[in-house]
Amino acid sequence: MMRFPGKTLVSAAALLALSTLPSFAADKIVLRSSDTHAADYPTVKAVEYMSDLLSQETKGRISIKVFPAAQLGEEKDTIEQTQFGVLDLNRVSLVPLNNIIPLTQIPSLPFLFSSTEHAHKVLDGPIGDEILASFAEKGLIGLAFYDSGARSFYNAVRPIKTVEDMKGMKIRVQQSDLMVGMIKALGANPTPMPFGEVYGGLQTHAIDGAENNWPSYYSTRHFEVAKYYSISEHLIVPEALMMSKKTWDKMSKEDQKLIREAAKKSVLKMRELWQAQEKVAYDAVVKGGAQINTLEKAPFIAAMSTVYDQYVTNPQMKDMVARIRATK
Ligand code: GTR
Repeated sequence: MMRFPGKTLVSAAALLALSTLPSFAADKIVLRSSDTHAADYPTVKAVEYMSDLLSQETKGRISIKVFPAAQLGEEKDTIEQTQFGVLDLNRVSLVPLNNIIPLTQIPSLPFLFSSTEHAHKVLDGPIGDEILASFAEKGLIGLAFYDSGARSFYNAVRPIKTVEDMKGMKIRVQQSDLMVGMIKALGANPTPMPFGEVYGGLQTHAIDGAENNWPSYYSTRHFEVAKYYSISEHLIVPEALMMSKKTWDKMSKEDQKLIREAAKKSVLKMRELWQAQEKVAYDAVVKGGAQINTLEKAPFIAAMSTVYDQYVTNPQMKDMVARIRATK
């Protein structure tokens, strides 16, 4: 997969996007959306499905153009672009929003959700809405959560079976203080790094490992350079689909409603695509030589629990964690 981590290229692409800002005066609105994943990844397909729905509803008046493969930059940069209104829509993991929007840290806590079903129950309900609503303070409109399976550790050195096996390992994390804390809690060395740099980092041994779900482990071909995948499933953290508040405020109430509805409908499409892709990815990495092991989770749960004290800092957050645990 081609990526463009270089700053110059990224800003050139962003400038290009700027020069083609959607014209709200004209009768057609083409919203620009970013995704770090390649064109065939479920998240990209789901936003394209949303575009089809919008286009059908409005007889072609509103649609979305997705720029995949980090063409417009890595997640941290595109989040800023979305806040500034350079980008209209953005699909990112919830994790790179952690340092900007405090409530996004809650679903990013290790071992909080017991299963995908548990996560769906919480995120489809009032707690999910509360988290999405909190995006608005930061110039973003939270539209929906997408599935992202469970993240587990993988590395190029050895299978991880115990917490001790993590000691001293350099593990890449997404750009979030919470993730840094999580890896430190295991006695490993966290290295925050953009997604597109991980393959090179593993190849050159700048890092020993990373953590992600099956489809990302596969699509990035990280399994080629970090073959030990240890099923820790420490994070069931969703993806977020959001809109720039600047774009949102320019739209009519009716169009805003159409956008919200199409986004919600795309969630179901995403779930279908995701389930299929998890299986495809798993089979492909096994075939590609990944060495997979399961581990006993209890010691990891215990070691990582310290991040709750460190990052769940105010009464609203504490209350939300309690409500999530009480959701059955
Ligand atoms: C993937 C996620 C991406 C990106 C990536 C990462 O699972 O879908 O949006 O956040 O992880 O680790 O950077």
